Amino acid sequence: MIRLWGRANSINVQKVLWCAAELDLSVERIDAGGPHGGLDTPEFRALNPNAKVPCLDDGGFVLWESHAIIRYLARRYGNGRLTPADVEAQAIADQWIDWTVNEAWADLRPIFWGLVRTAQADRDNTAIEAHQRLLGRKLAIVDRWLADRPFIAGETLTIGDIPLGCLVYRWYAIDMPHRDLSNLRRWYDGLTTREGFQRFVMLPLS
Ligand SMILES: N[C@@H](CCC(=O)N[C@@H](CS)C(=O)NCC(=O)O)C(=O)O
Repeated sequence: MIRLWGRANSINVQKVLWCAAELDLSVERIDAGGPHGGLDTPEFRALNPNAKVPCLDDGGFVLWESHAIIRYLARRYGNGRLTPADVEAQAIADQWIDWTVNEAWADLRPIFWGLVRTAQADRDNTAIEAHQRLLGRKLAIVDRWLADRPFIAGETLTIGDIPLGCLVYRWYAIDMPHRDLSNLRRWYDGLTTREGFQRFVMLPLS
């Protein structure tokens, strides 16, 4: 049995749940983190000493870090789905996973916290606007990349699309100006037709 600790509104938990849905895996999710608490207990710290979600237990094999988890699920259960066979395409999928976390999330995180989780009176609008500009420029890089391919690593959905898809959902869902990026939009619109994306990622922001 696959068990996953994590609250449904966490972007990192959503990546894992969407990945599992693409692989037709059944996952028992246990609410943890945020208002549910439960992370700072000896039992949970024995699973994940970082006291963070998501945390996976697959028949006794415990794993944390959302991107390690999606790579593991795809390799173990994918049978060719979500991980490209070609080593270069795999590297491209990995490249965009790392880019999403290290580059794009560095700008979306302060925008998300500022506009979704901070009261209007307490917002640092100058910083938020600076990150909006930076993120717009970074997403224009993805837009150019997607001009030549339907998905991030080629012809089919791979794990390379998953963290970025979750991030781009939030970008569009936040009420703010968005650059007109037609290739990104075409790719994103395709994601919104997928059942796992609708069910686990396209949730109200909170
Ligand atoms: N790099 C980690 C980040 C994990 C993380 O920061 N998780 C957040 C939720 S997105 C968390 O556990 N926050 C504490 C809480 O929810 O109470 C990953 O990708 O899994």
